[in-house]
This record gives sequence, C-alpha cells and structure tokens, in this order.
Amino acid sequence: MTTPIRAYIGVGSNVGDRFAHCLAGVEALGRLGGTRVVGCSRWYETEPVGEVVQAWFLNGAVGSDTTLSPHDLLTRCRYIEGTRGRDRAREDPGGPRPLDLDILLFGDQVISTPDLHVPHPRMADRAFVLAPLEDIAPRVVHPVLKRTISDLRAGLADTHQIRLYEAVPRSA
Ligand code: PH2
Ligand code: MG
Ligand code: MG
Repeated sequence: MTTPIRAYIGVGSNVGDRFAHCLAGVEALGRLGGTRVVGCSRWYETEPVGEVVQAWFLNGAVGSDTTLSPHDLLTRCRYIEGTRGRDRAREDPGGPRPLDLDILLFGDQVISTPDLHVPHPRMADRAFVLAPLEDIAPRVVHPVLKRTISDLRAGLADTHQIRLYEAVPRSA
C-alpha cells in the first residue's frame, strides 16, 4: 500500500463558461482513481498575468490526497483539460484556455523534469495562485522557499487585480 501524498492543484479558465469548466475540472479530479479531493478554495476573478492580451480568468485551487505519481497526475490533468475542449497543439503559450490544471505542490517534493516543475515555478509571485491556495493551505510550507502560503501571500508584490467571484450575482 502506498501512503497518499497531499497535492495542490491550481484551477483556471478564461474561455467560455469559466465556472462550468472549473467545476467540471474539480469533479473530474474527484473521480480519479487513487485520489481524493480534500478541499476546494473560493473562486476568484483575476486580471490576466503575462504578455498575452486576453480575458480575465476564473481561478481556484484544490487539495487532493493521491497515490498517483506526480507524472501520472500530470497526465490525468492534461486529459481532463482536453475533455473541456483544450487543444495544447493549437493554443498560444500563456494564452486563453477553457481549463488549466496546474500541479502547484506535491507534498514537499521538488521536481524538475522537462514537462513538470514542482513547486510551480511562478506560484510564489502570483496573487491568482496564492489567494485561493491560502483559502485551503495557509500553513503549508513551500518546500523551496521554506515559507508558508500565508506568509508568501502577505509579502506579495503582484499588483494585478483579483476579486472574489460571486457565482450567483447579488441582485440590485
Ligand atoms: N494563467 C496563465 C497566464 N496568465 N493569469 C491569470 N490571472 N490566471 C491564470 O490562471 C493565468 C494567467 C497561464 O497558465
Ligand atoms: Mg497549465
Ligand atoms: Mg497555468
């Protein structure tokens, strides 16, 4: 028997029905064999970060206990992205996508391979990652920076806007 490892996965979408894509992503993660979703953050509307001019994202984060290897989890994340219409062969790097599932942390493992870098290399600089992650993992320690998620969030210099998403808008 393998002991499960707690992984944190960033969820994002900025094409089509963003909320439906994100929820479908969380549900599909919950159906993976050898994996149990143990937490899901609130959702945030976030200004796009990067060179590409594109629509605002919906971002969240999921905690999951898994006996999958990091690469098997990556393969399944890519498969789930594909079920929401994502086509990696045709898309712009860093551009619009119906669903993005990024492995942010995998226990305290540090992984550096051509297709997978964990912790996610830019996570500590991004409010759209740290805000939802802080909802579910405030005291988890970044295994390279040796600082908690709350601490990283508090020291963040990212000025991109983020705001809590209201799935059901307040009526006037
Ligand atoms: N993802 C990107 C590029 N820029 N900006 C926001 N706000 N949220 C994202 O998820 C995001 C981004 C590439 O994965
Ligand atoms: Mg990705
Ligand atoms: Mg991403």
